[in-house]
Amino acid sequence: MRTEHPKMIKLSAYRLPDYLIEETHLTFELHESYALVHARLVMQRNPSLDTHLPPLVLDGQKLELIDINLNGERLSAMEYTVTDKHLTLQPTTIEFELDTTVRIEPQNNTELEGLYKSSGMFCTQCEAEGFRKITYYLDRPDVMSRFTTTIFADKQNYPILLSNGNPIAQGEDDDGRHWVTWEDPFKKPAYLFAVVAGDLWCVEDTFTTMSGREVALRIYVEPENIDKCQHAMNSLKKCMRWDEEKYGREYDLDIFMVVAVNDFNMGAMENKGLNIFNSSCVLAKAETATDAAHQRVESIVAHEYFHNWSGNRVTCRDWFQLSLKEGFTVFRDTQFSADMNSDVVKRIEDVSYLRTHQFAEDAGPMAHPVRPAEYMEISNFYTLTIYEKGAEVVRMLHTLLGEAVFRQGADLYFERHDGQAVTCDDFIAAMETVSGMDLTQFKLWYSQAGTPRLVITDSYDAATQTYCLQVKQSCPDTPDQTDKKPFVIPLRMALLSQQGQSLPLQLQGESIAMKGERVLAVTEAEQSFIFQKVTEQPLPSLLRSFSAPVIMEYNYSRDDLVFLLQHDTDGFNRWEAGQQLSLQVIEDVVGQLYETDEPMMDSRLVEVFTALLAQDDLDPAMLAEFLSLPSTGYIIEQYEQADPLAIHQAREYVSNQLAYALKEPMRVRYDALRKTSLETPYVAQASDIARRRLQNMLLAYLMRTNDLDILDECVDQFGVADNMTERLAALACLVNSPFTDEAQEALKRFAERFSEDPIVMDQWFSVQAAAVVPSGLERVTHLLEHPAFSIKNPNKVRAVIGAFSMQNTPNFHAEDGSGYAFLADKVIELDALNPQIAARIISPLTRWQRYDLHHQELMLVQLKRIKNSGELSADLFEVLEKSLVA
Ligand code: B3K
Ligand code: ZN
Repeated sequence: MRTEHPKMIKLSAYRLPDYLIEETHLTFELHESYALVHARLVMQRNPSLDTHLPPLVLDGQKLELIDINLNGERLSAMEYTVTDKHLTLQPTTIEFELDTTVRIEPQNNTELEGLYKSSGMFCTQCEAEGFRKITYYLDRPDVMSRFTTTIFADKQNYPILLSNGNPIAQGEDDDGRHWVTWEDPFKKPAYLFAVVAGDLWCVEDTFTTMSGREVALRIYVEPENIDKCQHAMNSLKKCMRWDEEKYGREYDLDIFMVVAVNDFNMGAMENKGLNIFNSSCVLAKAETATDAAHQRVESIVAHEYFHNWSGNRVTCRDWFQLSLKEGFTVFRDTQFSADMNSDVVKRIEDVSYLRTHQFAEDAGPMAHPVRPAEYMEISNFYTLTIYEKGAEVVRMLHTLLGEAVFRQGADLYFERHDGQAVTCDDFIAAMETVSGMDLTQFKLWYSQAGTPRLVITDSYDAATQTYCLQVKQSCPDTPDQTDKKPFVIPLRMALLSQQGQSLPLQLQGESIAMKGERVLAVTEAEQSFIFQKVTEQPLPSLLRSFSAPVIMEYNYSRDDLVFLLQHDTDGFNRWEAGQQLSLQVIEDVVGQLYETDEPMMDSRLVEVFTALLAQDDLDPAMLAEFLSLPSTGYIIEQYEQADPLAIHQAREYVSNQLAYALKEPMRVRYDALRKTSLETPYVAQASDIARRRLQNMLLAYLMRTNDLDILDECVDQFGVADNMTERLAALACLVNSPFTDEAQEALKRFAERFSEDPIVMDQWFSVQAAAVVPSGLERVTHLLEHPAFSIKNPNKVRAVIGAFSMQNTPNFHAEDGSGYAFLADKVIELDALNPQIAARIISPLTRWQRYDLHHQELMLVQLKRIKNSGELSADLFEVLEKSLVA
């Protein structure tokens, strides 16, 4: 809690640190009602600066200073000052040693940053600025130090004591307490520090690196979860090998540890040698975790592991450079997931997510560049823009440079900057060196916020056989940024003949034609590309595989879209054509719903879906993607001022029409897939995942017809499935259906069976919170009373409050504003406990400008109410300040 407004921190104000910390020696004495942290810091004046000695200002928050010594001499109260944020003192020598002892209360730490307790164990979260809640320190990523850590704790309750690096000593005291000392040979910033103490079991394996070193792999969990670690362990071994093969990166310590904790603000954290995971992102087995959860575990294990190079060995100079490690690491983990599964499906999933959520962020009051110029609270900047758009920026570089040159650039970057804290410019500079390209204009992707628009028109001249693509780019104003300069936009494209074949591509001035597809570099505000020797009027396939994070407009007719959905040679663009067609059909219905209850739906959607279902050789993974309509969230983003209720109703209407019209072929297909599932033991591999996804999607359509026979089928799938993917999908169908008795019975059975497993119960909560049936708010309020719910647990908050406000369009956006008032109440309650979660969970309200005036007004009332509710955290203050300015 604060009394003054938090200040803006600016990138332009970056200065080198005045002092450096060569060595950090920590001792933790862990007790039930307090912990003592002793820190011995071997420090020096930064040798890159002059020799005068300015005051030393250490960061520290919520610490009680017990003792302080400089070069072995205790300091008197006159010799230092302590505020709620800093400890300041005057060094007298260029090199010196500072010893402090502080007292903290991990058991009362509900912010889940710093040292805290989760289900009885001690654990830490230091990124970005949590280390200052553990001890006084220069808590900034460009201060890198060698750490040794000794942990003392009761042996019975905390038999396992972990920190970064290797254990070098251990012992027992007479009073039932024991200790372990860990040493990390690599210099690191404090944000990568970690400590864990608890009663944990571990699954162990080994990995032999490409140079022949054996690494011990350990996944630590609470004893009841020991049977849910194998998938994470397999994923870990796969991604370690992949990083060697794809990027030449080898693991560097003798031990790699993962610890699962139940109370965690985000997915996981890449602490050096000791990754700490939200248990929902590491535990997975067939009976308790869905296919999506298995894939999430695989990708997050890989993401955190990949940080060992992109983040830990080469880290960020300051937090404005966050995307340097996050954008690059997300790019790496998407490449890995694409290699392990299906690249087209992975691309479709990532693009759907980006366009629904990151584009919304870019169009809203929190819009910021991939490298922000300023922030109040860095925790608010772990955003879709830093992560997902940052990954798209790296992906565009990969597209422009090509696989081989990009790899050389990555090698050079790691080699040049190993052990350093660097900037996004350093990353680009390595790519410039290897490619010989000038990437100055490309770097606008780091400094300009907002989603660029590409408007493409074309013309064909049969007489001269020339085809011209005219491309115009623009980027809307965003908070504090107007008059954007043109970006470098890689436009992957092909020209299709009337038979769907790719035509040769020969630009004017070129002597030979390229086959297949090519990447055009759009660099001007307006630019034309003239193709010669084009023998027939082509249909362009544009922005293939979504080669840039832009909104593209090209005026396809609906028949063109039908053609592309069936014939485009780029899998992503086939899907995209189907999405655009569905979107137009839904938008028609939105318009008609204001006039009539019985809108007319364009029959082409039914016709093309019928044809796709009849196509036996179509990959089930692709068919499932083709049959999914754009999400309500994505459709809302297509409107200047959206009416969320009409959009929801229209999407429901179109889904129902499709279900009735395609009932027969869907039923035949569903029965066949279900039969295979019954006969096949569960494996979380791409082909089986695709089968279950299609099966569940068909079931969801079929349940819309309210057929009792299908209801039986659904209840059966719920009851007999040997895996959570089929069981949960059936449960969701029941809960969203009018068959309330069956739904209640299924919910009851599910809760009885899984009451002891908090992660499974999260799914039980969120299926109900997201159910788009009447009385949603009542149901959600009731869920908050359930004994398994706790507002202190971020997973539960996301499962109930998050699912309701992000997924339950008709209830959250209720005309009377009750959904918004509910969210506001919870934001206020959460801010006092966990500001990071409060500042995140509020985000649906911050998007008020996207909605019609009635909804805007209702949202603003709640935003203002939160603002006036009393003292706010810096996190929430910043979000409100920006949301209410707009
Ligand atoms: N680097 C962490 C995120 C830390 C968030 C702190 N508020 C996880 C990740 O991106 O891998
Ligand atoms: Zn990351």
